[in-house]
Amino acid sequence: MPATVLVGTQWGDEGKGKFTDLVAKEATMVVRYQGGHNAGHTLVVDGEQFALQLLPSGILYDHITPVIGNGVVVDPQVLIAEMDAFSSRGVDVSRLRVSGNAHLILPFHQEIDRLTERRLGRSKLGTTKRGIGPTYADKSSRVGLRVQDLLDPKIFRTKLEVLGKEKNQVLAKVYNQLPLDVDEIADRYLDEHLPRIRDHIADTVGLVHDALEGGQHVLFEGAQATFLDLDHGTYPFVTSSNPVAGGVCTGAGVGPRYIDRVVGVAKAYVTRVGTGPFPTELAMSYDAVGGKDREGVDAAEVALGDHFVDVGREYGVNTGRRRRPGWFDAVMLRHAVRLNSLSELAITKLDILDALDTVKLCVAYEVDGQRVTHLPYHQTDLHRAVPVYEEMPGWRTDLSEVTEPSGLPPEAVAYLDRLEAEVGVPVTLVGTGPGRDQFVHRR
Ligand code: 2SA
Ligand code: GDP
Ligand code: MG
Repeated sequence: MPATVLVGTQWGDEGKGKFTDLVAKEATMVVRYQGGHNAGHTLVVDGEQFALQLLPSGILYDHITPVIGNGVVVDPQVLIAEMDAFSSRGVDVSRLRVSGNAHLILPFHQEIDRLTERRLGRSKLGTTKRGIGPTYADKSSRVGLRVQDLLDPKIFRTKLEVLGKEKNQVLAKVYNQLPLDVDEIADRYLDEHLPRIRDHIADTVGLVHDALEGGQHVLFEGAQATFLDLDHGTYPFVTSSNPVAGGVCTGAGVGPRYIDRVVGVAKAYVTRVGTGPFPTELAMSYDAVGGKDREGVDAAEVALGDHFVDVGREYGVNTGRRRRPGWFDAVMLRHAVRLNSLSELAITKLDILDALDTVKLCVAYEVDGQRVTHLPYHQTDLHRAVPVYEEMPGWRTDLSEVTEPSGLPPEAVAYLDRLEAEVGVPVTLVGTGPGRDQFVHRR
């Protein structure tokens, strides 16, 4: 039986939640393997919207065991609030399992994330300020606290005291801030949070392997995306985990031989939230973090940038930040195919191009007058890269009701065929609206 990975291929918010939900129908387990509540996945079920942060997207199905793997960083307060919010909407969250090896986000981490961004000023990364980076940093430094530490209060308090001392010194000396109360934090985590999550803590590696060895279909759900990957993304404008498909191996404890299907999710255009290079970025009439200066920019480009944001509703699920828009970039996608060994591609939000007279596809970059078709190895070149576009006729047809390949207008088919040829993997699924049933199974 297959193990499938579903991974974002751009800078996040491709619509992974929707297609995870779709693939989850055939699975019995959905596993998050990295990230934390910096993720925001939106599902629209029968017109009702669900926004997920830490909970795996499979949570809405009764037949799924949702798992938070060891590679995830967990803020228990957020987890409990999310579980309560879903319970109050009639979703059964009792099956949720959380790895004892997952690292805990502590109040220090969030505070340091926020203060670091403030200190960096104009050079800030544009993080979600959830404490993700500082928690992974402590994990790597081997001073972090894990979910399983909660089960041994003595150890938890001892470790927290050591870490707290160091963090309070950083807060005082680097940021001129008052210390956080370590005892109060320990009491909160042990007395308030632990009783709420104790029954969910599990040996998730064992659970995943029992499922795989039992012939069940396990789906590994990526958060953020390929170009936000700590190793392969546009460093330092990245998150602190490994969203690429290989991250499943360490983040869930599964060897590569189990994974036989890797679905990449890409939007029919691109968005990015936060700072960092973005070759196909379009100007907007809004001021976005790291956005292009709109002075002297063609009005048609600004109108297009605004179109993607307004019609595509491109705002952060958690932070509400406006996302930066741009044309589809096949150069990036070709690299994402390699990094993740993608077997197929799901294209979302094709409907957002419905009203356009022409649609564009970036097929190469020009760097210092040279045409390049692979992602430049040196990031300075990525900053300077000028996109080479192919322009194609738009379809000017409402796709929101289209659910069969035969219902796609010829211009939309031509666009998808061209995209597929550029990227080199089949486009199997196409999103035509936010709803659970608004998609076309193309191949
Ligand atoms: P962090 O907080 O340390 O992970 O931030 C580092 C970079 O990673 C980006 N990042 C994201 N980009 C897109 N979507 C994300 N999730 C939320 C969503 C974001 C939101 O689905 O909308 O609500 O704003 C996400 N999470 C992290 C981040 O922008 C930094 O560039
Ligand atoms: P994720 O982080 O990759 O799961 O994506 P987000 O949930 O952050 O952002 C994707 C947004 O696009 C959500 O609001 C989805 O409801 C919406 N969406 C997903 N697929 C489609 C689609 O095919 N068409 C339209 N119009 N919206 C979509
Ligand atoms: Mg998102």
